[in-house]
Amino acid sequence: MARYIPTPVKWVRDQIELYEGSGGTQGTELGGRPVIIVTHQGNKTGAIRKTALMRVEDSGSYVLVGSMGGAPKNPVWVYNLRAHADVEIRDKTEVHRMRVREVQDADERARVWALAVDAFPPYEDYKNKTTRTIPVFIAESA
Ligand code: F42
Repeated sequence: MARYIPTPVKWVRDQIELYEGSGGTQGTELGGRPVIIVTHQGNKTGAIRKTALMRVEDSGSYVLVGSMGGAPKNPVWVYNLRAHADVEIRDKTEVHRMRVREVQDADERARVWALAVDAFPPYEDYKNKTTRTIPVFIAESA
């Protein structure tokens, strides 16, 4: 089995450890809003990677937003998901096996972006902060 390599970013690593270590009963929010943990595979190392993201629900699916605070570059996990679509999503105490697809269609993007901003309003500020198009994925039941 592939080994797990935790993220080098301490505050995110701490949140993931608390979230997973508590079985999804602690560390499940950021700024009072719910967070999910996405377990995926590194596209270069093949290692298991874990990323905390805001919880944006879309009728049983999840919308994953590669905002990274409006930074100029995409977060690295975006390249992992483009290479390996099979993920596991922990939403508090529930764990789901899912497949992701990147949203390409403009109408679908507008629809799920509205859901994302509703769930986490700072996404709109992050969009305005960067010239890149923020990657958006939908994770659906595998
Ligand atoms: N980030 C978001 O983009 N959107 C969110 O909604 C969001 C919410 C959120 C909530 C709570 C929280 O604690 C963090 C939150 N974050 C959110 C931050 C998010 O968890 C990530 O930290 C952030 O998006 C940056 O992702 P990243 O994948 O760029 O992470 C970097 C710091 C990282 O872990 N880098 C690793 C490293 O070792 O430098 C590399 C990890 C990796 O996947 N490597 C690949 C491999 O093969 O293993 C190679 C990938 C390649 O192509 O180079």
